[in-house]
Amino acid sequence: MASGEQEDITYTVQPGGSLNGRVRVPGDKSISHRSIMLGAIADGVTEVDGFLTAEDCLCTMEAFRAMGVSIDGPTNGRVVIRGVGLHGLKPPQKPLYLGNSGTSMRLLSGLLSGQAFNVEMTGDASLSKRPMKRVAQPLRLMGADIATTETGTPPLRITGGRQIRGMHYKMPMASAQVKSSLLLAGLYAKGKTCVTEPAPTRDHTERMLQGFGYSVERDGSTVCLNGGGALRATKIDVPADISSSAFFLVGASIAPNSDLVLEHVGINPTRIGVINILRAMGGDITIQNERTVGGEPVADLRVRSAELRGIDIPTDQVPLAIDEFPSLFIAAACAKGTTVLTGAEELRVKESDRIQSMADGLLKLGIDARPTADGMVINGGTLTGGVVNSVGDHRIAMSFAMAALRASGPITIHDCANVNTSFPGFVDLSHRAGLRITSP
Ligand code: SPQ
Repeated sequence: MASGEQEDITYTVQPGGSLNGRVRVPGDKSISHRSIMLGAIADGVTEVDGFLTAEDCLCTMEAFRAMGVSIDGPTNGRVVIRGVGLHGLKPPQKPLYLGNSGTSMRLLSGLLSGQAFNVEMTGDASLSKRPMKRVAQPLRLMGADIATTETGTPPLRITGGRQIRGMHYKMPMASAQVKSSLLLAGLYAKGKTCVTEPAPTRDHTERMLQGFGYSVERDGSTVCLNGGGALRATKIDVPADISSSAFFLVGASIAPNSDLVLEHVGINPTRIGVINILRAMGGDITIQNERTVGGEPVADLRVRSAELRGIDIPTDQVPLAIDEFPSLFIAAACAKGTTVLTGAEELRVKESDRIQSMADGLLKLGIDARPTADGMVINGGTLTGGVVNSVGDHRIAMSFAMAALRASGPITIHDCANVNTSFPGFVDLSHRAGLRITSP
């Protein structure tokens, strides 16, 4: 979208049904963003297959085009990036509009802190409320000149021409975006940049940098790189997104008579919390045909219906499943007993406050869901039909769509346009698998 304006797209999902067959969900969003960023500043031509043609990743792509990078595609998931090298980006003619995408804005903050030119970054209504101090503060410690609004939100204004210095930063929260932002700034820094994380977060940036021939060292929870090297263009095969697969893992688990295979899913150990948590709840998920594709582990996931039970979600799984809690809350609503989530305050600063958005919708569907400061307590019960609002959050919309598989009446979900930020084709694909979903 060229502006933050979205038309209201409504989903209507009839109750019941099951999910069956084989499906391949679109490419991984985190890896797709990074393929454009690293491809753009590499030397040579990077070829990407399986790229996620969704609004968030297209924002990243347009940002680099605006900085003089020639990019072909996406055509059937294929993208060709003519890298300009670490110092070849050109000043954009106008502010970079990054839509709904926190990943674009936070990672670009780091990457652009070391450029010779000034740049401004803006976003839609949701992104304009998200916290940016978490990247701005440590980037300033590295010597960047970066301004936010008084409340620490976008727009961000970076004044170029600063010498970035390496540093060792201990992150106060588990965030792959903060870690990646600092590592990308570190490429331009004098000396060594190290980031220590309080818990493991997705490591796609580190893996991909190595794929581009850039040396990254990991020692326990600390990851380091030296500035001043060069990236060599490479080929990238983007696996299907485990975060998009999560809706189907939950849907097939809660819907009787389901037996579904999700093909070619990225199962990076820093992303598989949803599988671990569903299994702990009694979920029946089998990992088949494990292989490594372009430095990332990939597999087919077979999921069958199961009687789920409520659990206390282990806190070490929280960062590994951070984007999957909206759908896991639906699993908890269908489980026998109580599910308790703690240590997930980060959910409150996503595309929406995902604790509140999900609690509001679950209550409307007859589920006893009590939000807490850092999580939720959900007593499993019977989902009724009803009308809920996704508040413009893609993952809330898709999670409530799956809830209909176990609801006693139809579920109507308003404000679903942003599903296109991460999962274009969701309605068709889920309908093909057996969800009784329509969207005018
Ligand atoms: O890009 P955005 O909007 O931040 O997307 C989300 C999502 O649900 O799609 C978060 F709302 O995913 C983030 C994720 O939560 C993507 C991401 C990444 O690619 O590095 C890391 C996570 O964010 P964080 O804040 O934990 O670093």
